[in-house]
Amino acid sequence: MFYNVTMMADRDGDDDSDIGVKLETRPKTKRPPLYKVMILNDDYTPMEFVVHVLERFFGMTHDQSVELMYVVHQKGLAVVGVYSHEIAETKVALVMDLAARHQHPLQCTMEKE
Ligand code: TYC
Repeated sequence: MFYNVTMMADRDGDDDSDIGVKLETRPKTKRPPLYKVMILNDDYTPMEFVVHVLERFFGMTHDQSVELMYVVHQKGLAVVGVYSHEIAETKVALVMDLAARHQHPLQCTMEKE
C-alpha cells in the first residue's frame, strides 16, 4: 500500500511552534495494470499438448483445459489468464519455450487489459 503525505501550511500565521507539523495521510487506490495472456489456434499443435499447457501453467483442471482448448480451436484465440506484467511475461515465456522444445508452432501472447 502507498500513501500520499501532504504537509499542511500554517495559514493563520499564529505561533504553532508547540504543535508541530500536521501530516495528512490518505491511501492511494491505484493498482498495477493487469495483462491478459492469450493462446492462439494453429493447424499443427496437437490438442493434447494445448490441454497439457493449460493444466501445467494456468492452474486448470483437465476438464477446464479441454473445454478452453476447444474454444481456442473454434474461435481462434482465448484469454487463458490475467496477471501482473511480470507473471504474464513469465507464463508467455514458459509456454513458448515448451512449445518450441516440442517443435509445435503454438503461440502465446500478452496484452494490457
Ligand atoms: N487446431 C489444433 C488442432 O486441430 C489444436 C489447437 C488448439 C492448437 C488450440 C492450438 O491454441 C491451440 N490440432
